Amino acid sequence: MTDKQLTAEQQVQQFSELLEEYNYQYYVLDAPSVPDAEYDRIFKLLKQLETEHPELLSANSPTQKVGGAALSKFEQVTHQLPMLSLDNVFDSASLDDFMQRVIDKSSLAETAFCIEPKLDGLAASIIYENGLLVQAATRGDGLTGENVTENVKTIANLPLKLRGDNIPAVLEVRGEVFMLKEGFNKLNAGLVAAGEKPFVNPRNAAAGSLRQLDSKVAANRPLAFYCYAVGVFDGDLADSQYQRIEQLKSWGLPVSSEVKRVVGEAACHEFYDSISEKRSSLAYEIDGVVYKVDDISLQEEMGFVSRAPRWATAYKFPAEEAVTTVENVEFQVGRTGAITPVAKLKPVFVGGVTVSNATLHNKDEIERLGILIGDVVVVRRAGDVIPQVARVVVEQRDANKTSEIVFPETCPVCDSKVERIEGEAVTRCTGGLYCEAQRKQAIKHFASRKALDIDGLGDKLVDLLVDHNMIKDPSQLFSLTTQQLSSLPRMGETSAKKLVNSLQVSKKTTLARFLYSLGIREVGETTAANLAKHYKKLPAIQEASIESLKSVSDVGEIVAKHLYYFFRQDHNLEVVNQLCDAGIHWPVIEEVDDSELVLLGKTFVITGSFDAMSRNDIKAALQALGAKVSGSVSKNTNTLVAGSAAGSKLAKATELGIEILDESGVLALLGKTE
Ligand code: I6G
Repeated sequence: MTDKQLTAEQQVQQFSELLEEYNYQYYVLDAPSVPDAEYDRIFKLLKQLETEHPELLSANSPTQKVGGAALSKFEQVTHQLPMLSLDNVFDSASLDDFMQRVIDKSSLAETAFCIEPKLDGLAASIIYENGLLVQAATRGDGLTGENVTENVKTIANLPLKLRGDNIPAVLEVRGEVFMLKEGFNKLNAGLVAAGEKPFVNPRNAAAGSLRQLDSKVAANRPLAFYCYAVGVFDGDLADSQYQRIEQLKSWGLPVSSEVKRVVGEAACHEFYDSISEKRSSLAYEIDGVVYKVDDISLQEEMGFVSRAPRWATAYKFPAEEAVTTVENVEFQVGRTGAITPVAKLKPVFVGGVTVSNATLHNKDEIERLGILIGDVVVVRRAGDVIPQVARVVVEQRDANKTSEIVFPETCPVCDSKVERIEGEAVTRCTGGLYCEAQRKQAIKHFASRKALDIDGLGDKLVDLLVDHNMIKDPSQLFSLTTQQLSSLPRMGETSAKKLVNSLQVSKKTTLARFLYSLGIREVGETTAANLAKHYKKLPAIQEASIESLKSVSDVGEIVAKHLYYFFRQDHNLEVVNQLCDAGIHWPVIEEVDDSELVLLGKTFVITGSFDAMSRNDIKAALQALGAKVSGSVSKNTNTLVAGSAAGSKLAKATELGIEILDESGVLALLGKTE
């Protein structure tokens, strides 16, 4: 190495560190220490050096926020921990109920909450390994998202490299990608000036930008990111949600400056009121306030219900409303035969989008609203929820222009009898798979991403296949030929071949997906997964009694009955058999001998570093023996596995008198010693 190169290398390092520090002061501390011109000067110097000495250019250099080569599609990423959703409350009494549930669980009236404004963007997971940004993914369906690393790397306020001490070896941060209001307005002005269509709102603009295949386009979009949680991590983190957010900030990660830790119900309400007042002056759009239990051990104790944590809730701001006219009412038939009245509205702009349909839910709702065709109504839209008719403006009713809504006596699609079971609000078509609407919905559900995931079989194609009488149930999909498919309008031979191939590929699935694909009422992905895990074999589920089904996690009386009666109907059994005969198969789920689960019912916490095995491997090995592995020490912890440099967790475990195992102890427990 020559002297000159050494100097250049030192300079690259010096300039990079300076820019990283300036970025941190500007984006994280919100306290810039140098004028923009000085930042630009150093940036230019670094860029020049990197051009002259390409061997000194690192992928994490502050100059590398410009995007790279365009992709042809996004790869799928499986989240190591599912990205859950949040429960919502819409009034202060429901927030009180949430807080009371927390207080009941903690037995502490003075329970602390970590609270923050809820940004109106889209959730993303970003993984740092040894302090470097290595992967970013969208939330997707919570289990699998899209790999948007190249785009996320261009987000100005997000570091490519973390700073500070005690950074976990692996750190997944979760948060919201959003667009500042100012950046959104400028972007739209530019699009309009260029004769292009502007975005409807900052959220859509952020989503559209994050999903650009060309990261150079994304780099020119004013995206920003705020962290709100930690996903997987390998290292020590604080035992408080608020302190974790502070830790993220200390490592250079951007977090909202509005995050607070408060104690007591009154303070929680005050925060909501003050954020509501501030809302219009904030630089970004928000749609509510998120409340989280601050104590991580209490979070772990409270756990999850279905796909949302019990220890957090979002108190959403009141929905936005607008006035319009009901031009007609149509009746849609869903997958399970439910007939839903839908108000066709004179298009109106509300909550950031143009709305022309609103659900009227069912007959009772029509009566409750007292709504007529031709009425002037108030339409409400809250977040992403389907627009609703909030009320009729009766004072503006014109008797000459209104008419009664007549609920159909037979199915509007197949003319079968409709029935309404006592105690249920829903009216259903009794046609089953004879009803074209139900048939189409059932096949669409069967082919959908979380079910058999049949690539190339979209909703329009299913409509065509049913309209052309080519299929009547999902099992018939598998005997379609390339020739038959290419006879359909707008279907070339290449697409037909591709579809036949993806039908073939989709036959290899899992028992959970297969169960979900059958579209049994109330059986979502989680329930299907629990059933598969519990029974392991399809015949065992088909033959299970209602009582037995009720013993499965997530399955109550109603779901058990839906399952039981589904498998007692000949036409359903026939479809299931035909699907299996068509070659749908899944791997055998291994029987686990309970006597091998020697750590069942025991909770472990792992801290510090280890020589012989990584923390993740120790965790997996303990879990394989039935143990639960938690992230923080509490009175429910049975054993702390402490490697070298164990910190606060070791102190807390000692204080609580919890069993402590060192590296050799845990290796012996796992049978890994010679
Ligand atoms: O703090 C949060 C803000 C927004 C969240 C969150 C969120 O969803 C849009 N979602 C989860 C699951 C959690 N915190 C834990």
